[in-house]
Amino acid sequence: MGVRPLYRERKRMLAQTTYGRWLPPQLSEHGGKIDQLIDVLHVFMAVLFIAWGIFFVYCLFRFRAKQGHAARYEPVKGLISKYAEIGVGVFEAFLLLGLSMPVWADYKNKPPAESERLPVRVVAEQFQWNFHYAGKDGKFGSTDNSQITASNPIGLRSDDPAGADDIVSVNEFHLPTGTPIYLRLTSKDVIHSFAIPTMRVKQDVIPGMEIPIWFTAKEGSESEKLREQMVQHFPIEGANWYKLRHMIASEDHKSSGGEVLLAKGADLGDSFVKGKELIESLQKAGVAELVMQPRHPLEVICAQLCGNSHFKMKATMVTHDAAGFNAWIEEKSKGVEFEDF
Ligand SMILES: [Cu+2]
Repeated sequence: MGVRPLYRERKRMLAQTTYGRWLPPQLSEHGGKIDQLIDVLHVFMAVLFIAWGIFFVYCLFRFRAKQGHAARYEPVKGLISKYAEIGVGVFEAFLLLGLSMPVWADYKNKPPAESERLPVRVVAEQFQWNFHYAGKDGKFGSTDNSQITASNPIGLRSDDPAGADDIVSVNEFHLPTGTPIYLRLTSKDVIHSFAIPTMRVKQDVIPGMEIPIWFTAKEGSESEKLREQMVQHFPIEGANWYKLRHMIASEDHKSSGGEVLLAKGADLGDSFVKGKELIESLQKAGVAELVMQPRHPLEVICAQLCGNSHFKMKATMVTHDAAGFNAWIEEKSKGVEFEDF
């Protein structure tokens, strides 16, 4: 059951194409409907809040304690308040039955067909995400917990030929755009929550269970393209390495003499001291602003407080076009090598 959009996605109120003060960019095929629901709810709540707030303040003044006034305790029989209550009730029922449930059912009841989807196993642990791809043969190798080592975090069995070309990627999630991604989530230790804010995906990950979740990244949301769309300008005056440490230069930054001080694609160095020196030398050379873009525009995060290093349980997410993804699979499928620690 589809939901007719209340207004076109292009005219959406709160979402945006870069990170900022509203919702993060929305890059999945199903996410537009979720955002629409969030928008409608927020507008509805704002209207209720303002209207009831005004009424409340009005009542405080209108019915304040005064000489010669006594309170009456019988309920008021006002038609306006009755209809307002009924109206709010009807609208809330509409939100639930007319918008939320169809959006959720549409998303949750129809897993993509097996022939179309890319299956990826996700094994969470404190504090990293392990992504298991079937490789070129399309078959997942079997796993065995007793074979887990530091270099084989999911315990892929070395004696299973199906696993010979499997890919295990730690904290790096590669996927093609335009293809339904079918994730099978599980955890080695505690409850985590697999969350991709830009894909409007969030699902608890529970040890002992395998929970499927699926989404499709929109075509055009390849990391390469996003990076170019997320270019930001920072005045060199007051530029801070710490805030810019996950960004790379979008263009060559040159001195007035034409010498390249910060090349396109380079970052500001791996420490505060190095970054500060570089920023100072750029400033001295007459560079007025830094033109930067994120190194990894997308990420997977853990949305469940899962232990003392929960904050760093992040994976970078790299979206490719179909050819780019196949090339990645090709390169990584060359064989998994295990070292024993
Ligand atoms: Cu976690």
